[in-house]
Amino acid sequence: MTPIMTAFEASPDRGRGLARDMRVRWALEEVGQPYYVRLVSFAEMKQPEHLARQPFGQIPTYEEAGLVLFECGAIVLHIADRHPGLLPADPDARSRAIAWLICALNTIEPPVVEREVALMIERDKPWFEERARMLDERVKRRLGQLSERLGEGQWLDGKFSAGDLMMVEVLRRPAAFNLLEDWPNLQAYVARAQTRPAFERAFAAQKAVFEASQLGENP
Ligand code: GTB
Repeated sequence: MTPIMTAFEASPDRGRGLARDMRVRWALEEVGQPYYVRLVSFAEMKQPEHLARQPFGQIPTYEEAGLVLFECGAIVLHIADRHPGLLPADPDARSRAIAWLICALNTIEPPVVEREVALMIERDKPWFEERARMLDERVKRRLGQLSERLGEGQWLDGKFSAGDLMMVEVLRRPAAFNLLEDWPNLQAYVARAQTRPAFERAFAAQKAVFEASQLGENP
């Protein structure tokens, strides 16, 4: 059965590919698995039909035969587990790649998202400047540590893996706000990943959805 994933009918990122459906699209493109996309509006995401797939009314979700999954990390790991190409065959290397995927979601992404949310909704608070400085420091500390570990490496642990896919996806958000400038190796890492044909196909597909939404052309 061809898997079905969900994505925003009209992404608030306006086609910049920063929403988490990109992670699933990219993983599917890397392993060469064709897929369908069910586009959902914000209203549809909160309806029982979508809540049965994603209890929090969010995208992405993933359906394949009888399996229904949510959480982009679980979906990418599922795809990587069922197809060759995103996880090494060697068991120890496989575990390390999974560790990097979890690190991206658990160690790097939380301070990045917390900073972004604060910038969006706390600007008018009297304590904003002090909090923004603290959040900036937290993000920078993590990026500095990651940069140190990556060093001159092409990827985080040998060959490109699901760990790199997730880490690059997380870093694309600070990269979009020019926050990687202090770490040229992280900038190069993100740029290198974005030249992968699978990334380019995934990016073009989500961008086409946004452009069609502007013309009222999505089904
Ligand atoms: N933990 C879940 C996962 O990893 O799958 C989180 C999923 C999630 O945050 N989904 C977001 C969503 O559905 C879209 S990706 N939000 C709607 C809602 O909660 O009602 C987050 C996102 C949204 C928008 C931008 N952007 O505009 O740049 C970037 C990222």
